[in-house]
Amino acid sequence: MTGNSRAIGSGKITIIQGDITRLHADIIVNAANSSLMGGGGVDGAIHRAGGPAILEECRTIVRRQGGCQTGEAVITTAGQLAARFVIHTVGPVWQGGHREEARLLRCCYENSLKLAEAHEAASIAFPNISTGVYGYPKQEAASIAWQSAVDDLLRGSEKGPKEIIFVCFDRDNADIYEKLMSEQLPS
Ligand code: AR6
Repeated sequence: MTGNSRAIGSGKITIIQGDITRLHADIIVNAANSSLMGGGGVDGAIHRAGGPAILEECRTIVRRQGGCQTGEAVITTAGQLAARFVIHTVGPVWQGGHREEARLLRCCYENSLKLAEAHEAASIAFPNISTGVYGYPKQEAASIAWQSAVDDLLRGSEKGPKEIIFVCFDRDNADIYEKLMSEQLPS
């Protein structure tokens, strides 16, 4: 899969259209639910492609801490995927915009980036969290995702990821991210 990249701060942002389970990155992020027991959409695809080892580790996390709250993130093996780890984060369900959805979505990106830094990952790939079943408006969600990546790379931490990849599955999200890139980081 080829993507479109732009340098920023200490690294780069890449946009790719396709299936995140086929991506080669140190870390792949999953848009999970708080049970961590799998589901549909990208969650289902990651568990199917990664195999049972991922669910096994999710079960251990659930026993230890009882799932994962909205906005939080946990890390597991990537099983058979071509990644070192999967980070599972739980996006907010869109409820009209007055239930702290924006803050919680930003937390998903920030907490995932913090975990990636703690594991010294060079690259991390995000799906468009909350924009499927959870109904978050795509344009608003993309602005939050984009700004979180820009802020992280401008902060330029030594051990943080150098490449942040946005994997867009549907055409609408791909168009939105391409437009953001050409407007915010013209080549
Ligand atoms: N690769 C990349 N992106 C994908 C893929 C894929 N293989 N498949 C879907 N997407 P969703 P949410 C995109 O619904 O809205 C699950 O059941 C999709 O086009 O997967 O955060 C969980 O268990 C969309 O843009 O996640 C939760 O219960 C984006 O991934 C719930 O859905 C997110 O869509 C979470 O809902």
